[in-house]
Amino acid sequence: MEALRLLGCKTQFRMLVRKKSSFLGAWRLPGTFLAGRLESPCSQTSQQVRAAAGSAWPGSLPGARSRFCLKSVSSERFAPRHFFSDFNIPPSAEFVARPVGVCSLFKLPIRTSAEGLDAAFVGVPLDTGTSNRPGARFGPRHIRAESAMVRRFNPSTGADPYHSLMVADIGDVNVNLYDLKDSCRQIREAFQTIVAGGCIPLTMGGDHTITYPILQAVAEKHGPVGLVHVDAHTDTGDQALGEKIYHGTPFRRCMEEGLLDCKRVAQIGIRGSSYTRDPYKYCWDQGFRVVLAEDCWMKSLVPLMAEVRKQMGDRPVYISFDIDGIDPAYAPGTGTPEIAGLTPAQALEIIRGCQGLNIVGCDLVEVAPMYDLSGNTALLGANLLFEMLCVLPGVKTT
Ligand SMILES: [Mn+2]
Repeated sequence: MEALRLLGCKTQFRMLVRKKSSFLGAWRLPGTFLAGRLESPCSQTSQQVRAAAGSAWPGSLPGARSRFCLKSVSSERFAPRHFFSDFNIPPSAEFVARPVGVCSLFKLPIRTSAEGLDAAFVGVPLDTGTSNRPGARFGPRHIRAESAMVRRFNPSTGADPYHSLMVADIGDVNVNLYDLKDSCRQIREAFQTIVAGGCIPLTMGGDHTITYPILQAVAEKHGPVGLVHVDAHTDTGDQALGEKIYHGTPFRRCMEEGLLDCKRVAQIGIRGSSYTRDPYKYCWDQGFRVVLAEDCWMKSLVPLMAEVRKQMGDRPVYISFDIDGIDPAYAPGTGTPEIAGLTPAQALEIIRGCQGLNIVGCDLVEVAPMYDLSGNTALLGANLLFEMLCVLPGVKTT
């Protein structure tokens, strides 16, 4: 009843936990279901109130009830050891309906910068580098929408990412849909800012062009990186239609600029027809490990990943995952599909096999949602991003 008095309105409580001067709960206001932490305004400065409102869960209405602020998404957690976490914890669908809230990845809080974050999800809605079907500009939005199904813990690996790292969705990089090179500049500058403070970017593409400017920023911070690259294509073409920058060339451009530690590059799931007899020669000449799809068929990739971990060592590694590495039966929503690809289970083996590596960034690219009306490609993309989050350095496993 004390809480009802504090709220000062007709309120139905689903749950209420009291500790010191804070109340943790989920409650209903007219027309809007909110979840968060209530704090007495007298214990906060106006600056703290503003800061708390800025970190409010995207489904809430920061400042809508001015006597109290809604802080973080930390709510309705029953397990006592999770109470009053200062981390950003996505709400549980046990208390907040999945379709409720402004759409963000995994229903995380939306932030406007990477400041103070250990890892940040960021969208790059660019598809003007595609050679066949466009549509990956809509990848980030659909991945966010489907990500409402992804929960907090990873019982398969024991990973507990949200109580280990401060994570948020920092929205999308603005791009110039009428000038690909200018888009690359915008992406590079945005990622320079993201990585400057040590935040690890987890990027939703966008077509694979975006990995080139991202790696420019990442390598500027960390030096040449090792690369775990899952894809149907090597993306090491030199040019097409006279253009050096599109989604078939990012890793050749990266090589030319010394952004990759070429002995620590593994390309997995490569397949498809070719315009030349020896399509992998460039990669082999650079010292890349090229793992063809047919060498993965009907196999566990756990032994392969043990070798890849040895190849990567303890120096910085970037994971670039093109959804077309997966077979189009599972991931038809992409622009340049190739038959006979990897399975989702193999994708999990690859990403989980990266646990323990010094990962400094990840991306999941080429989801073009309109070619998959089921939404399964975007759902798969969202789950792969969660798996990437789960293997970042510093994530505790239980
Ligand atoms: Mn690609």
